[in-house]
Amino acid sequence: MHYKELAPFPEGFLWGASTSAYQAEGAWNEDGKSPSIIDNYQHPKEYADFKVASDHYHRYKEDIRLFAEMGLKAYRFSIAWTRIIPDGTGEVNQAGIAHYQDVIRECRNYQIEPIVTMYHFDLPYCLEEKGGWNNRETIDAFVAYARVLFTSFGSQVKYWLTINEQNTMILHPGAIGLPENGVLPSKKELYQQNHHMMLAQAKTMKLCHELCPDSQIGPALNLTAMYAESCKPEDAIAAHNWEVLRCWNFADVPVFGRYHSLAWRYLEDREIAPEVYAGDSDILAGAKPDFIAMNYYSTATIAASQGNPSDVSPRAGDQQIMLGETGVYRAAENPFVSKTKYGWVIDPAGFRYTLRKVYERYHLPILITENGIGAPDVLENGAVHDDYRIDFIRQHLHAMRLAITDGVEMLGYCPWAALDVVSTHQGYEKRYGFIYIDRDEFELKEMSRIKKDSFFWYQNVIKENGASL
Ligand code: BGP
Repeated sequence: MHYKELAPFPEGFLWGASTSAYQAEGAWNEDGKSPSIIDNYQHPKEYADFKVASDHYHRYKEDIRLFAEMGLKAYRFSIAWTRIIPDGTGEVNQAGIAHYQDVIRECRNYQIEPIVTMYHFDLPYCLEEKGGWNNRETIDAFVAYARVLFTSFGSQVKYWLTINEQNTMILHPGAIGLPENGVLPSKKELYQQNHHMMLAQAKTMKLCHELCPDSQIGPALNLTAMYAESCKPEDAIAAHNWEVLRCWNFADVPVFGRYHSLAWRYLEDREIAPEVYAGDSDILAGAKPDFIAMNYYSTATIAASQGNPSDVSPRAGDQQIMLGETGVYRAAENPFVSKTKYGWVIDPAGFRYTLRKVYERYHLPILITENGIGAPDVLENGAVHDDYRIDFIRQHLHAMRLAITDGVEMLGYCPWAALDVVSTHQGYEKRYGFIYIDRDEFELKEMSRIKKDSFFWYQNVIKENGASL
């Protein structure tokens, strides 16, 4: 739809940027922190591990000062459960509380709104040894951890995110990491884990509303609209299959308090439906998020299943992500979009399309908690000319402005990433930040902070509240 005039970005729009604890902090075993599952995953030898990462744990003051200089109104980061309750349950580590209190205070000193993810892939390893999310007791452990966060930081944190990309953890566990024994959980186990996470999330949202009435809370999912490869009706049905199984089934449960009917039929038919206790439905129905947080990188294009194993194939440029499922859908190419060096589709119009779909489905304000382009940035004479990142973000912000004009209610935009961090599964040279960290894949160097061209560009966007986008 074309408009005579575009709507402006709303007053108070949260112009921000994101990181996560394990990718930014380092200090993996300091001040009482216990190992998380990420620390114990098999690590590909060709990539940096997460032990030092971007040393944000020690340099957060310098980093937040730079965020303030960039003009950020919000900083989305995650708290490491393993710093707060190293044994997973029980005793609280005061050094962990003090650290995040300082981080939050530092943000507030610069009028930067802290947006806190409670759990970003890094389950305490000691809980994993007891079955992790397969174990129903992990639900209570999570809620107890959430209670510590709400009582310690609740008065200072207005925006809480429960679980980052639960759909990625369930659908593509290998993209996050391989357990020591190299064996990923079965689909049956994964959907049981999913059910337990849904219950933990519902209880946590309810607790947040009880303990922190001035705060808001929501899930942070990776959401994307799907295109059918052709106008063949079977392609459209396959695209719908995957959109439901990948996106709506994960967002419907927190918002509507029930599973998506098509997704549930799929789970029953494949005999992978979770065991549901009496009372679970009431727990799911008893809580609702205040907003939807959403990570958006790419769209996908889908063709009808051919009903055989050739439906499954690795994503181009990324052998760790398998796409397609026999009898459900098949990944197809989209000739109308470009791709990043790592094979991720670049689709700003698809961003607008996805925002429209999410808003018309849930009618909740949307907070973008990730969006960005991974690239092997080059430091030349003290500068990083990342014009491709400026282009990427400009196009996505323009698409978002169109979505706002379409009537979509947007809370803010926190692209990935505030500074360079270790990629989840592709090392340090795949960079996303506005701030370059001078380290290599294996050589740590001084780790000095260098403002990229995109830093200055984003600073200006924020200053003019997106007026020229
Ligand atoms: C999301 C994760 C982030 C981040 C991002 C980029 O799925 O929530 O933690 O890693 O993807 O992905 P990658 O680092 O694999 O390029």
